[in-house]
Amino acid sequence: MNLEKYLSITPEIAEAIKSGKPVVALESTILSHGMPYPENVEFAHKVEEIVRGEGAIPATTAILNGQLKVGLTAEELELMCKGEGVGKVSRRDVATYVAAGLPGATTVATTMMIAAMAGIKIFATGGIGGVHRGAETTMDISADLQELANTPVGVVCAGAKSLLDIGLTLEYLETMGVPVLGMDTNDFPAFYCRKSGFGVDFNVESPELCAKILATKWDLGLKGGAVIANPIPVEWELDFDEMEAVINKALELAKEQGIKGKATTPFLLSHIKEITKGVAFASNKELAYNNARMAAKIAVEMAKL
Ligand code: PSU
Ligand code: MN
Repeated sequence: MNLEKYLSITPEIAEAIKSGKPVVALESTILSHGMPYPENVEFAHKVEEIVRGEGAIPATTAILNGQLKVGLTAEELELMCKGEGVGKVSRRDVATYVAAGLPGATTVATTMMIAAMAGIKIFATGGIGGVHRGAETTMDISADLQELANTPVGVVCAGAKSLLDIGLTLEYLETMGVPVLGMDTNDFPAFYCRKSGFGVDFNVESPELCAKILATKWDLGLKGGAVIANPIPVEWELDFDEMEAVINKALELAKEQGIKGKATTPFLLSHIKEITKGVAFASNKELAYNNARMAAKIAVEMAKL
């Protein structure tokens, strides 16, 4: 292995990791493939500020110039937000993008992978990928789930969008031994909605207990990460049935147009955005801010252990 050749961590983040200070990883697919430019630039900066406001250091990841980047400059964030020619990089694409020197946005799977390489234990995102509806014939299961099974990073998210089969996603996580922890909730959230109709494995109630569970998992030598499900704040929650109709419409369009593979999730996200004319986008940003805040609190607790 020759990781040093490819892993590029900013001095601030490198120092924080070395001295055991709280650090929170952030992904870039949410920027390049999940949100419109230039609104995503403001989002990218604000989410980092929120992490700092809680006393942790933000580490947005990306693949640029043949390097796995941990921490981006304002120019690099701008490039990811513009998204021109920026690919969506999951685990299978990593070596290709690095070797070819192509710009790549990191998914949940890739961000977890790079975070673990750097020694970062907590990561905040919007929603995780999962088992797609109809996966029994398409076999479309996000690589995010395998990464959660294997890579030791706690992922703070607002659950998963119901464009996925949430029940099957939770079954898969159970089989793979991934804890699904509710952050002060018994319900597994469905991104825009605080409830999905499914439960979590355990309601952790506090960032402190969450940090303790993660530390214990890794002390015990158990591999893999955890899903830390943090529901959208009540004031930003959207109506479940209305969102269900929107998602069904987007799924229909994808079917009509024969969308497959890695294009599926970005296609669905962009159509949800179009159909809801920005209402969902405001909620999307707020839930991500809420996750960044919670991830930073958990990272601060982890640093005390
Ligand atoms: N779900 C969302 N928003 C997102 C994504 C998923 O609600 O931005 C992104 C994340 O980066 C996630 C990726 O890791 O899509 C999953 O893609 P796929 O389903 O192709 O694995
Ligand atoms: Mn997929």
